[in-house]
Amino acid sequence: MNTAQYISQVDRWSAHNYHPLPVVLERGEGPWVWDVEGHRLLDMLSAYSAVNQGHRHPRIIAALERQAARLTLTSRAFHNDQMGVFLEQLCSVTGFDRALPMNTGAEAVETAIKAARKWGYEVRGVPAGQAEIIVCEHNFHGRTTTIVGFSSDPRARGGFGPFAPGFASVPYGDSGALEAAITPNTVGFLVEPIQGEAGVVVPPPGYLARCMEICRDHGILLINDEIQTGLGRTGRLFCGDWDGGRGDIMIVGKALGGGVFPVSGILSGSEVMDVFRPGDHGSTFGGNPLAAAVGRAALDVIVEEDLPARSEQLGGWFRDTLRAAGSPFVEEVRGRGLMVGVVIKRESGPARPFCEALFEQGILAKETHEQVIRFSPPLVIERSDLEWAVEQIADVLNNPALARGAAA
Ligand code: IF1
Repeated sequence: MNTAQYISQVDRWSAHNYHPLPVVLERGEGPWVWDVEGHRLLDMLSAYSAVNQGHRHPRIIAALERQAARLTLTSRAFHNDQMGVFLEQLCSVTGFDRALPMNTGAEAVETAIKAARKWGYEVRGVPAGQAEIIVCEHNFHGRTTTIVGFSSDPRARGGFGPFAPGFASVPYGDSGALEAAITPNTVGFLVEPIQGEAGVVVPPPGYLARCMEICRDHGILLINDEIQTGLGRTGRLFCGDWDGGRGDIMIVGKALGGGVFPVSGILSGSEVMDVFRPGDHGSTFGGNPLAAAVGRAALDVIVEEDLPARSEQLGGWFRDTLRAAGSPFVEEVRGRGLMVGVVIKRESGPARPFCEALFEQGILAKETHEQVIRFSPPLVIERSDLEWAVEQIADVLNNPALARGAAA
């Protein structure tokens, strides 16, 4: 089958809930992927940071194969010999007391919401059914009905109500607005340390630190969603480290699965986690031995290959070089580490045609929210590959014919 045939097969048999670039991938290695026509492309999306370690990292695949040959799934009705060692490692790497494993990011966010509410009732004495959580405008935390209920994106919410009560929304980057929104029933503040889907929005310096202080002073939990920003992406192990804190509950996912499959979880102190008792919460696949073995290897690679430092160095160079290359279409280049957003001026049209032109040049990147091209290559990318990428990107951003050709 060719590209068009693969695409029409999916169109025929699936829901039409995405608008992907017209490329069908069949193989990957490190930062590179190959499509069914034999083209080699540089993956500068990395499955939205789930492939920080690169495609099919040998250590992660070896761990997967080793564990697949022993035991893959037990459910939590029985213990397995992999989960404890994984969670001990996760806690020691992150500095938290306790970890609760889940699978997808949205499940982990739901888990954090449940933990914060129950903590609010049992520890803080909030009246039953009254707990409130403060979230940020333009957040992205996943796709469950509760989570989209506090989204400000009409496409994410529209048609999916009624929604769960108990959430209040404040402008992102404004710690004063957070403080003003706190009530006696507030139990937590859920925040992304950089907003990804909103367009790689970096908050003002010190924002997260100030939010942590406010949460501490008011006795509420700071719930830090590091699903996309964590595990090296922004040039620190966790993005909160730029502001000196990881939060009271930290949510991890994406790269914790090493680009292999879903592994997520929440981390917290015991005073929060211990509100969960048998029967309160769970997941068939959460903490399964295959996930645990993959998660350990995924963490090993991030720590031992010092991917946060690579991300900081390469990301700084990448952003500086893109800015220096200039472009009549670009309003701003922003981000931290290798989490980068290139904002296209409104008058230059949407970002999508630029992504299509980049694809023609051998680079996979995805627009977010009309005006932003998002670049988040695997953190294992070689400097020479990134240099090649910058040449292609600078070409597209400086060549009206290429960009307009794509728009046509
Ligand atoms: C899709 C976006 C990125 C996340 C944060 C929780 C989740 C995500 C900060 C939920 C997931 C993914 C979802 C994916 C696209 C991608 C995305 F554009 F939608 F917003 F990365 F920016 N918290 N983000 O970024 O994790 O349940 O998906 O495992 O196609 O919806 P999940």
